[in-house]
Amino acid sequence: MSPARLELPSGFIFGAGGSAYQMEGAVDADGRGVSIWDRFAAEPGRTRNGETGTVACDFYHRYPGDIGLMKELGLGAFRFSIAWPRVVPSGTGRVNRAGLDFYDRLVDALLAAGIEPYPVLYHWDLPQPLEDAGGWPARATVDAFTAYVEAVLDRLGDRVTSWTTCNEPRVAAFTGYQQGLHAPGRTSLADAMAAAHHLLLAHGRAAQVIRARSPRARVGISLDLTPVYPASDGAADRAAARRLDGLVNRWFLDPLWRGVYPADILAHWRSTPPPVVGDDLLTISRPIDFLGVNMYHRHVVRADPGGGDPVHVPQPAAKHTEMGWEVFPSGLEDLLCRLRTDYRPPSLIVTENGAAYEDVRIHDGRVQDPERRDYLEAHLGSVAAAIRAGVPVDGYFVWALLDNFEWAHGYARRFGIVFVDYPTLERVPKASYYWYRDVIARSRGAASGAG
Ligand code: IFM
Repeated sequence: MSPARLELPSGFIFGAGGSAYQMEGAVDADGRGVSIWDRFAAEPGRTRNGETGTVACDFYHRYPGDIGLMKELGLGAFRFSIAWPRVVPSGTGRVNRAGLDFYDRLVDALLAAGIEPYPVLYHWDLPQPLEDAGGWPARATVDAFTAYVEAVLDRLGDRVTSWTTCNEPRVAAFTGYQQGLHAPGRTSLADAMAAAHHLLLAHGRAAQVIRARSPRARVGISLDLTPVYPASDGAADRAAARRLDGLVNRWFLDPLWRGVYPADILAHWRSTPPPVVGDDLLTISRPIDFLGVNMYHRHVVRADPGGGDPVHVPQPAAKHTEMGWEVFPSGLEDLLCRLRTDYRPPSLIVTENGAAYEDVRIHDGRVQDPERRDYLEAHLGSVAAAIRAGVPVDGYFVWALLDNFEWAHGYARRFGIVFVDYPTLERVPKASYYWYRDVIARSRGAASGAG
């Protein structure tokens, strides 16, 4: 498919992103407090080779050069997260002006470059003192988050016009509190259920703060949504797919858009219900302006004859990324169309999509990454198809601008369209970066009648 055929509407937002702990480094700079990821990554065996985000891409100091790369790319928007421990180092109480100064400079530099800032208020770096006091399973963490959001809005609310409250609450809750593979490394379903509910409530409270302090700003949340397909047309496999869809997708979509948890999954998890109090679900389901969709792959499942959990069916003939995730671009179109049909959000934005491959620099220093380019092109094509089908998709953010710290995988998974040479921190735009630059330029040219 040639870039010209992507045919995205004028005004479509071409973005890229990253998150605080994954790219900033500078963990001791300017009064930043300790987060659960600092603590977790420092524990033996938690991450590949004990790698941590202590230096990461050093975006904290190198952001001016990185904004230069964004400008050259023609990027319309940059998605980054704000580190709560930089702003409120102890989780509650004193606000750290120097921490906010960094985001103030970053927002101004993006705006000066003509790039819209898309900050995310929570991308998994809970201040450690709050984890020590109970973490996300404790309701008080929601109050602490609300106070942190007020401090951020008071500082940046005059310039930021698009806010994402929370990134992937499912991963934060279940990978962090049930599977123990992410910080804080707990392994309790009850904790994960409480954490998930409180993250949704934190979203609702943050949205209220944003509405009150910055009434013209757009508010959304980013969910990791994975389309689920049955391995066959049989009733049992279709029921298994419905079950997994409930566990990973509807558990978050239904409270946000319908104000209820899905009844079939509530029944499944009846011994560990979410700790709903009073009008929590009203707070969670207040209207928002966009739903952020983070999509990377799909699930194919069949029923377990013994009545257990849905069984994943591998697709050995398909292509897979270095994460082991199947490349299934039409799943993005299916997902976007399904979201429109089932939930009718006013706007959808693909806030994350991308692929990890084992990139190497060739003899002349360039990085050729044809698989990533193909992946991005096919998924962007899927977005264009969904738009043609009438789905209101307003933007697409590549994950990620820079190679960065991929959580428990450390630096072994490269998602960037810009290669980071970790020993020197040199940035090398990959072939996919130049491809994306051309897509953006052609789209703009077409919109202005030049293409
Ligand atoms: O790197 C992560 C990101 O932090 C959240 N979404 C998925 C990405 C790739 O695993």
